[in-house]
Amino acid sequence: MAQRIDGKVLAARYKAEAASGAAALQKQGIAPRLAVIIVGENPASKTYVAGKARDCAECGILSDVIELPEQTGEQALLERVAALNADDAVHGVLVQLPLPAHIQESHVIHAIAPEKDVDGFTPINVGRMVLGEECFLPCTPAGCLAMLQSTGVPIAGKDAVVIGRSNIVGKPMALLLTAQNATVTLCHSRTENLREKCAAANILIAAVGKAGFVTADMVKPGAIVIDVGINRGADGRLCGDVDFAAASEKAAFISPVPGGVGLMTRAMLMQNTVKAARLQSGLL
Ligand code: L34
Repeated sequence: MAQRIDGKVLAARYKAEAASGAAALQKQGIAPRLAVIIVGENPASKTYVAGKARDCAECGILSDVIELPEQTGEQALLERVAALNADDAVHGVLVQLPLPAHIQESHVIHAIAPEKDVDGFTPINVGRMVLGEECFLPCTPAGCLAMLQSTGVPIAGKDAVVIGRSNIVGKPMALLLTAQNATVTLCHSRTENLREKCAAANILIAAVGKAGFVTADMVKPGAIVIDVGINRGADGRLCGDVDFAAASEKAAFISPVPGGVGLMTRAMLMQNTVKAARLQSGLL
């Protein structure tokens, strides 16, 4: 029976660290502050953004949630981002994705000042990460890595399989695991023999976006399984990409949904925001 990697407990630890960093900054007269822009009425996005604001309050980080209507134009959104870039009181700028179809996400992401890019999504940050330079790590992959490290199992030398090649999760996850000296296979919708590849993995990261995609036969006995999926059933219930009950019979460690990666994503955002405030105050 697998040991559950408790995202709630682990996130609390990372948030406590962010909170003490924020308190240290406040002593020096700096109030760490995050601005989150959300466009439109996507209920899932609203839930995630509310969670981020709650975490900020918990950590002693100021937060502004800027809610813009669905029909907001790309130009107007770019202007809001530029204003936040120019505001010295704001240390982190985050535009919640997805954006409405009439706005090109890359245009908006590219407009965020790299030193305020607490998501780690801008080309400058991504480039720095690829090169192994100091940067803001994207929150979801950084959270997954922290979960892996929490098991105490060494990552170096292990075979890791990442399913999903998105810019937000799969691609950066593969880079982070490579930097930890894992041997990484980055799988996707066109991968041949996916089941066999997964079943050979010591570390399996599922970022597909399909409930029940990872079945027990795809899990190597003793593997570590991290479930990045956040799928909503017709009943509105949240579940991941992994058949949790069946995979738990084979894995050594497994992360749940809810209560897993989502909470770690938010905790890493708190850490990045404190780091941004430190950097902008010339303290790092
Ligand atoms: N710009 N857009 C930007 N940055 C991000 O880092 C995100 N992401 C993803 C979607 N768009 C983004 C998030 O914030 C996914 N995501 C996210 C954040 C938090 C949670 C899930 C996804 C989360 O809090 N999950 C809780 C339950 C939430 C619920 O009840 O619906 C959990 O326990 O998994």
